[in-house]
Amino acid sequence: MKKEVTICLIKPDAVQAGKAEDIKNELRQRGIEILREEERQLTEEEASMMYGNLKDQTFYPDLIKFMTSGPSHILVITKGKTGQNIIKEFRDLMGPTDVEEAKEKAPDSLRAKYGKDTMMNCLHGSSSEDMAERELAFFFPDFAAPSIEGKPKLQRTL
Ligand code: DAT
Repeated sequence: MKKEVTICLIKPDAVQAGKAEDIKNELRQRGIEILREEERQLTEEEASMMYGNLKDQTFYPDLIKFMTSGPSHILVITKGKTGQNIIKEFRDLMGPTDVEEAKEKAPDSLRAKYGKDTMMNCLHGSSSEDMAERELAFFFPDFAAPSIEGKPKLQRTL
């Protein structure tokens, strides 16, 4: 069985503001493990893969422009032996999309601490198991998810 992993993307606003290491330390302090990481500027294709569901929104062109405006840090993260519901845990840790709402309702969340506004909200986290699989395959096509059991047990033959 595969361990649950998710994609955490530190957006260009936070990288530009020099907050990437602080954010990674916040993850480590909570026992979250960073399995892979890469710093690079997203292409338009990658940004539209992430946000294709929002393409009818008025802010979409600005969102793509922002996401491709400078380097991001793309991380594969997990927790413990099984992944421990990391997709939801990380979404909760990020907090609400709107930074003002995050400050009000989830002051300890990472968006409350490191985000600027609704668009420049410092982090992206995969929204579901399907999206985590898709984003993982897209950003890290050679990534082999670790298994929960570790090494396969020897089969006993009668
Ligand atoms: P989340 O990133 O919390 O999963 P989402 O999927 O609704 O939220 O939106 C994706 C990103 O699009 C979000 O992180 C920032 C941008 N965005 C969403 N709503 C916006 C708005 N009203 N104005 C500007 N940008 C927005």
